Amino acid sequence: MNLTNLRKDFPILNEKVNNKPLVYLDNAATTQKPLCVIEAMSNYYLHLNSNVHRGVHTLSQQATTEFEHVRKSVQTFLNSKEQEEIIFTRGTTESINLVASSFSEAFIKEGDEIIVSELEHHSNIVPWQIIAQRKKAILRVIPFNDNGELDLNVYKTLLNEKTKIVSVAHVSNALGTVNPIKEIITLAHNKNIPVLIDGAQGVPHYKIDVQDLDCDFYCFSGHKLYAPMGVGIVYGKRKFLEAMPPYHGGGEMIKEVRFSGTTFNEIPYKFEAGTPSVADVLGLKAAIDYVNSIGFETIQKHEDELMQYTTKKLLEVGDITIYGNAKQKAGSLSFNLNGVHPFDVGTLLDQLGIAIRTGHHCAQPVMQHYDIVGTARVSFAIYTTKEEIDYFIESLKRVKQILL
Ligand code: C6P
Repeated sequence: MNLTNLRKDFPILNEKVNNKPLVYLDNAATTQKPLCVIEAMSNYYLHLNSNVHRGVHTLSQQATTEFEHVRKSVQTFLNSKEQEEIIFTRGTTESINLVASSFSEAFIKEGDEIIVSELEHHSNIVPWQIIAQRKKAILRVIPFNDNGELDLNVYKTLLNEKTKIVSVAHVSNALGTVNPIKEIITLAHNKNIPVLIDGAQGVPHYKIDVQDLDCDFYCFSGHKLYAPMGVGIVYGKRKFLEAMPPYHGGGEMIKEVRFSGTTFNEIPYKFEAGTPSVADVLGLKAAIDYVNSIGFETIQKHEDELMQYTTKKLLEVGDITIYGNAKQKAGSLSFNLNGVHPFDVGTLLDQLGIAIRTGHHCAQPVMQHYDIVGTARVSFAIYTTKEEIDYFIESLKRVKQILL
């Protein structure tokens, strides 16, 4: 992979921040967008803008065709059996809320159990807590060890005839842990329990094959995959989506509306009430094409090297604690300079042009596990270079001199 050429696809990487060249290491929060994605969106507004579905005029039909092409493209990207199993949302958060709300209406009753894990993002905890409260169901939690790996022995003991769904992250945003999702899914399926995978941090780094994984739901956000903000995906198996009631009511999701009663559209439209974010959806297709043109083997190799390189260099700085030492990690590396608040580290690095994320990363239970207020987190993308990591490490040494 020629990084110099590839970086030219991302104009924002030439920006200066605080009079220093931008070093963007906050990719787990959102990735930068290549020109082809920006152009796909502006092309829509320049030449194609009109509302999709039910339009007889040419622009609307063209926009609808392009929009539905993206569904096909996501189907191929995830290797789902049918394109009707692909639902457009605004992002992972909305995707998980959609499943939690709708699945629970169909399948969860008082006394039932829902399993999540201790390392989830709040988006994969709070929707289930709300459902548990609403349905008088019980939330069970798979713990993780100090390396940041889920305890599968405890998980096995949690699975029982009352368990109605398991919902876990593919990759932890706070620790970088890659969970053994295939094993987690198989163990649940042995007891006929469906599994939702929060793929927000999985999709940018791994080729996803939902048929091979056999997961029942897979959710992700476009904006962590070089696509625009405002578009996300729920993949769901047809048998569940058909049995689940609509999430939002409104236009598009209906067959007929009468005051005596309304009938609902087929999947996926049953779950897509209202005008979708068409430009963002078209941007998602451009991002998928872009990522495919690089290839996941190349992406993974590059990011694995960065993870190992950064981990080694960070430890050499001294007075550093790394949180999460799982055997398999991807994307994110969390650490603290011992005795220093992560905000101070982040603020000083920002003065040197380096963007990292600090805080609890919307994963407060992870912070509670380690009894810390938060971490500093660097996260990688396809355009991250070793030179950027070297600059980050040198800058961190300066920060250490100032603060310790
Ligand atoms: N994590 C991070 O900096 P949304 O905001 O809907 O696109 O994604 C929510 C979400 C769900 N699950 C996981 C594992 C995630 O990492 C995220 C988003 C960002 O880590 C923002 S807090």
